[in-house]
Amino acid sequence: MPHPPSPAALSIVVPTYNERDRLGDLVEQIFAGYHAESLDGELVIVDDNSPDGTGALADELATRHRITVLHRAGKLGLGTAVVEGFAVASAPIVGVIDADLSHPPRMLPRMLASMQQAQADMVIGSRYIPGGGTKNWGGGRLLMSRFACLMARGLTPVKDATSGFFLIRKDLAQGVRISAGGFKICLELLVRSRPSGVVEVPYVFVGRTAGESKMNTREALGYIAQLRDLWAFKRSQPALRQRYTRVTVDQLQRGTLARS
Ligand SMILES: Nc1nc2c(ncn2[C@@H]2O[C@H](COP(=O)(O)OP(=O)(O)OP(=O)(O)O)[C@@H](O)[C@H]2O)c(=O)[nH]1
Ligand SMILES: [Mg+2]
Repeated sequence: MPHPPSPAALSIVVPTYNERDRLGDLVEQIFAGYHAESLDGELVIVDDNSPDGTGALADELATRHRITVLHRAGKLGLGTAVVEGFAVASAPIVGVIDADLSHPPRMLPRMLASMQQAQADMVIGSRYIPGGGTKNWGGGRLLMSRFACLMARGLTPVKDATSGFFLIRKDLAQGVRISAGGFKICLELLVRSRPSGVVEVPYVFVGRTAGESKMNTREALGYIAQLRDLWAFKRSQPALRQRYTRVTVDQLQRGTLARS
């Protein structure tokens, strides 16, 4: 694949496993958003040899857009897919979005602008601040997600610390060794990369199924172990003075924000 000469301004990683039906739409929406804002953005698609042929579709999309495709041998998990995607990203700011259109692709340029205006190191798309929400989720799933975020209180001021939709400075993300499984990678980065400023922006998560939580006992125990390790890490570090900025829907749409 020919390499573009200059680094991109934003690199978004899309981890995929059996996303053939949605990936084309996602890619078109992301690049439409980039073009509308004259943003020189790229995508990194990390496919784990999806049985439905997502990898071949990604290769085809890469002939038309600024996309790098990583093919891995089998389903190796979301956390490592994100880390490998960050490693090949060319931009100084990297991010993650789900392939199934649960996260609004057109919001990416505004997230970047919010991060830049606040001079922050990280911006998190949030379901749990005013203006954010979830659609198509059963009560059990919402409860589990909210509880997981509640358990992260004290580690970070971010209300949706388990978000799968965020941007971060690439150098900070790469300086961090993500712990086993990297179960909740956003939380891992919020704590271990010690961002001096974080921004939280609201969005509505659209679930693809009305299903219950996929959190099983193994994942729940993994999350508890992750929280324990992160508390130990936090205690071992000097206190961090961190700026936290919460953006309203109105500020996001107008492209302005006030510090809080
Ligand atoms: N490369 C890779 N991608 C994965 C893996 N597991 C999940 N993904 C992708 O990660 C993103 C989030 O996974 P989802 O399955 O949508 O997780 P979810 O949103 O919690 O659950 P759903 O309700 O099923 O949508 C999607 O883009 C998936 O295709 C994996 O093992 N490897
Ligand atoms: Mg999903």
